[in-house]
Parts: sequence; structure tokens; C-alpha cells
Amino acid sequence: MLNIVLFGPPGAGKGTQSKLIVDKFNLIHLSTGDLLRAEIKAGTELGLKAKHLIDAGKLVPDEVVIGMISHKLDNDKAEGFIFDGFPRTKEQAKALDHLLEEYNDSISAMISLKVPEEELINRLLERGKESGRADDQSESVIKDRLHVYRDQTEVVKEYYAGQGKAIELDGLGSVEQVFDRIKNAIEKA
Ligand code: B4P
Repeated sequence: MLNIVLFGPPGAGKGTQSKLIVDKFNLIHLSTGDLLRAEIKAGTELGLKAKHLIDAGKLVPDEVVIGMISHKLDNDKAEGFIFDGFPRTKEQAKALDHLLEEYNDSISAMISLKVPEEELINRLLERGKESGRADDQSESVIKDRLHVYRDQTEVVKEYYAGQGKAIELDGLGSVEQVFDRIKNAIEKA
């Protein structure tokens, strides 16, 4: 199976690129951000708890997102998965390895998109005008999210580098240009 972790700070293009990767490589898209927003929309207990954290730019607890992902891996028809926005902590990365081991499977590669902070802030504020997402509306919440990324998430890159699976790509340029880089990297991997 082809299992890809698409990694990067908020606004790096993970969600945008995942959609293109799924079409090209026939993978199942698992976005913890999308799964959490669906829970919020459905008004579930989990969604109500997650909403406060997401709106404030904080991470949702590891056990919640790990639980959400574990249900989705049980799929015999899958040719592979693209993990978008997950793992976001070292604990989540370890848990994902253990979950995949249960299916005699593993991560094939982690693709990390590198984008300067100023561009990330501009992209998210731009998306906030249309998306209605509370976490994209204010520059101070966006800066908090970038701080959380540096503080808790960036270590995930080292985790996969330690396994020889980390590939860093330039996330600047048009959506198509970035996709071409990702496509080439996946084909080589
Ligand atoms: P996510 O839904 O994962 O959202 P994100 O990081 O903000 O967005 P993404 O990176 O996918 O957006 P994209 O660049 O594609 O997470 C939201 C929140 O959920 C988190 O803050 C956290 O609270 C919670 N959460 C999610 N997963 C969690 C986990 N595992 N553990 C704990 N908490 C978790 O898009 C951004 C904008 O850039 C778009 O408007 C797009 O059009 C634009 N764009 C993309 N590529 C571009 C390009 N090349 N040029 C110009 N613009 C571009």
C-alpha cells in the first residue's frame, strides 16, 4: 500500500494538495481537520469540545484524533491512505505506526511542504474571507497556530527523518507547480 503523510504548517497547502494526490494515486483521504469540522457541524459531544480548541488555534487531544483515525483504517478496498494534518504530535506519529502495524502496513513517505510564515498568514487570512472558519479570521489566532506548530508539531518531521522517510519540498508557487513536485517525489519514493 502507498501511505503518505502530507505535512506542513497551517496554510502550507496540505488540504489543497491532498485532493489532487487522491485523484492521481487513488488513495483514501484522511484529514483530521475535516473529520473534526464534520463532528462540529453534526453538533456531537466530541465536536462541541473540539470547537473551543480549534477556534482558539490549539490542538485537540491526541487520544481524540487517534481514536477518529483508528476507525477509518479498517478498509480492505483501500490502495493506500493520505494522512492530511495527522500526525501533529510525536505521540500521534507513534500511534499511527502502531495502528498500521496491526494491518502489517507502514508509512511509505512523509512529504513536508515548506512555506515562509508571511505567506502562510496571507493565505489563511484570504481563506478566512470565504470559509467562515473562525480559526482563519484573526491574525493573532493564526500566529498562535503557527506557534503551536513550531512547539508541538515540527518534531514530527524529525521522527520521520529518523526513519529515512522525510522528504521536504518547496510549497511556494502555483498549486499545479507544487503538485508536480509532490507527484515526482511520490513516484520516486
Ligand atoms: P486543518 O484542517 O488540518 O487545517 P490547516 O492546517 O489550517 O490547513 P491546510 O494546511 O490543510 O490548508 P491549506 O494550506 O490547504 O486543521 C485545523 C485545526 O484542527 C487545527 O488547528 C487543530 O485545532 C485541529 N486539528 C486538526 N488535526 C489535528 C490533529 N491531528 N491533532 C490535533 N488537532 C488537530 O489551505 C490554506 C489556504 O491556502 C487555502 O485557501 C488554499 O487555497 C491556499 N493555498 C494552498 N496552496 C496554495 C498555493 N500554492 N498558492 C497560494 N495559495 C494556496
